[in-house]
Amino acid sequence: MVESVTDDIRALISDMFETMYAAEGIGLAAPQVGRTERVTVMDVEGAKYALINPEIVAHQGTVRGEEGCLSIPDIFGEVDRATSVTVRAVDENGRDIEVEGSELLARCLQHEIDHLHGKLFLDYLSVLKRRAALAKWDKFKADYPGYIRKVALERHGAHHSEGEL
Ligand code: K1U
Ligand code: ZN
Repeated sequence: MVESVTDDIRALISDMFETMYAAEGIGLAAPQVGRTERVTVMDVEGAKYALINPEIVAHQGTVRGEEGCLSIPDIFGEVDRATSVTVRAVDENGRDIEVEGSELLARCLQHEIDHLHGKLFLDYLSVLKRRAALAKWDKFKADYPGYIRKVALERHGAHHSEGEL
């Protein structure tokens, strides 16, 4: 749990947005960048969210949809998720907020909150499908030495640097 929203947390959020955009994702959770704080960022259809200590407090329905993950690039699987969710969290200013999401936002919220619990979409696949996905990943992961995916970050105009994901 994040006990208080400090400048360090705000800097983490800012870095996470930068990494998420560089990796062309719509969400990112702190464990994906090697941090243990319960923090996630999302940008779904132009709506930006930075959520601290998010918890799903209500959910409705079930819908199957394809998912990928920035931490296991090029691997996809069909996952059943709640159609809509209500999430309670704390924002960057330390205020309690509630986010209601359906469709892609609901899927993204569930995927990111799962990351904060150490869970990946692979965990929802059948044994056969998970084995197939992991076999595929076995071939791809040579492209990511040390399981680290580097993305190009653009800072201060012309200056380029690398982020690790
Ligand atoms: O946490 C992550 O790995 C990011 C991941 C989150 C995600 C959200 C919803 C469905 C699946 C996965 C992604 O950003 S996947 C890549 C993506 O940009 C995307 C996914 C679905 C629709 C549109 C874009
Ligand atoms: Zn993911």
